[in-house]
Amino acid sequence: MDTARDKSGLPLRTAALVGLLALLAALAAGHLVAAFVEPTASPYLAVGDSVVDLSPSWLVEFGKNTFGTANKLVLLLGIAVVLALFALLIGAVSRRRAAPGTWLVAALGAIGLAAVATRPELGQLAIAAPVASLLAGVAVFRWLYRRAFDTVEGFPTNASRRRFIGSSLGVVAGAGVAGLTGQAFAGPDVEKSRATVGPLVPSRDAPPIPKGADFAASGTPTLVTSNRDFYTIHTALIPPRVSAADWSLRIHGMVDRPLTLSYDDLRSRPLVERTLTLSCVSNPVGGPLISTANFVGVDLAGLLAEAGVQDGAEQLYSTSHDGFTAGTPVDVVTEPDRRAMIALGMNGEPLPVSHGFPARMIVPGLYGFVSATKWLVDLELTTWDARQGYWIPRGWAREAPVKTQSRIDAPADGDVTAGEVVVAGTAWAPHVGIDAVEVRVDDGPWQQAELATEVSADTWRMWRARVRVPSGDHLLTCRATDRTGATQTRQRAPVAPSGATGWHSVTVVAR
Ligand SMILES: Nc1nc2c(c(=O)[nH]1)N[C@H]1C(S)=C(S)[C@@H](COP(=O)(O)O)O[C@H]1N2
Ligand SMILES: [Mo]
Repeated sequence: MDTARDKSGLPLRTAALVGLLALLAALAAGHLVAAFVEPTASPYLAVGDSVVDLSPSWLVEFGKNTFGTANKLVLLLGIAVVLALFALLIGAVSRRRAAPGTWLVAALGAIGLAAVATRPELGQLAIAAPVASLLAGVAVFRWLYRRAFDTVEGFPTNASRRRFIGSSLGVVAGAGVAGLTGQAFAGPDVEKSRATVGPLVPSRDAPPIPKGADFAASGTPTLVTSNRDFYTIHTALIPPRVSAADWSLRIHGMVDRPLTLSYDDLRSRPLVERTLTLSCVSNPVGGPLISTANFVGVDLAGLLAEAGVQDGAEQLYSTSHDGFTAGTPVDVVTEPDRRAMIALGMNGEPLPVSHGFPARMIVPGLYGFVSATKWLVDLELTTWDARQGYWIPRGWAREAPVKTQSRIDAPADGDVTAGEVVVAGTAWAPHVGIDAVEVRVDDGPWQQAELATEVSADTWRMWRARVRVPSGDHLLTCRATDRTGATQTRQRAPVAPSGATGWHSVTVVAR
């Protein structure tokens, strides 16, 4: 009799494998059930979302700066690594008995449960997903553990080994089918919804982009950014899927006539088309988090006038389908010439899902985190004391106009040919306008750049200049002056709490 093996119980790797497969089954079961109640209630995603929300802002910033837009993938992979380590721990404590591992699996289930239960955007039904995870995890763990133990207990036979291997493969296959089924049914088919809303025709097109509005040939971006190149920022790990047919927008709070509007209600209003630049407060000096598009939608000031904003309303508090919120000053959105809008379309198509389909807010001149709510479902007129937008308790500013900035797009850091060099870039002071850009080599005199034709004060402005660069290492620097006459400060400020300041430079090696 193989008593030695009996005493030491399961080999660590077998016990860990049982733990890993139980976790896999738990995640798949949760994912499947979530698909039918609330897709983002999938415990894996809910835990990920909660990690994002609970992380200190320095950590979130570090993630964004280090991994850029891949930060979400890194987070989900990070959670996977933690789960794998947990499986190892489950294995280590369960070599003789199933009970300790069962408790650990249940404890992980409880974490999923807590994450889903505390997510503000999830309804009560959502709890069904982590409950399914917990039950599936515990059940699979105990069942597979029994099978595994059969292979070392008493007279281990080839038959018991085969049965354990077969059961393990069965769990993998079952989890795969459940996970994929969940994925297939997770929410409405939004691409189909986008494809069937039909053209969004403005009553008046945006004025055509004038000739010479960019210096793309010299290395600046094009004036209008393609949807594919438009920067993307959101806290949700996967963009919520909201179909136009199921969507509605509620306008309420301090208004005389609360409104609830369907997608068709909105799109059958007179639509405006506006070329607007949107930028992110997290954009470092010289960074890429700024883009421009032709947005089609409804004038927000007009819509609010219809609802009748009451005296004392200070904040337009917007809520996304995914629970993100932003507070925008009422006096800014209601300015007649602010051109704030609820956008339905972007560059000739319905909003892409990652940019907020079916509808989002855009307020020229304000950073996105206080104004550009995507997957918009609710607008409440309220006071500053009553509500706080998502980023405010996380240490970001409540009032956040975009700071005047400029960026060198060409040349990039690195080699240039000594002599005359064309320096080209972008400047922006949305809703204010750019009046001048200057460039200098090292600490030399500032030289006026040529400005591209302005589309409007609400869009970025391209510029270029010819400067002499002698051989050797040199620093090229730019600075912009906006229409109030203010020139960008050299003083460096970090992105938090209200946007970076400082001059952008590139280092060139002229040969
Ligand atoms: N629902 C939702 N809307 C959101 C955000 C978000 O995290 N969730 N981020 C805001 C921020 S910080 C910015 S800069 C803009 C970015 O919009 P874009 O992804 O279309 O460029 O969306 C805003 N709207
Ligand atoms: Mo942002």
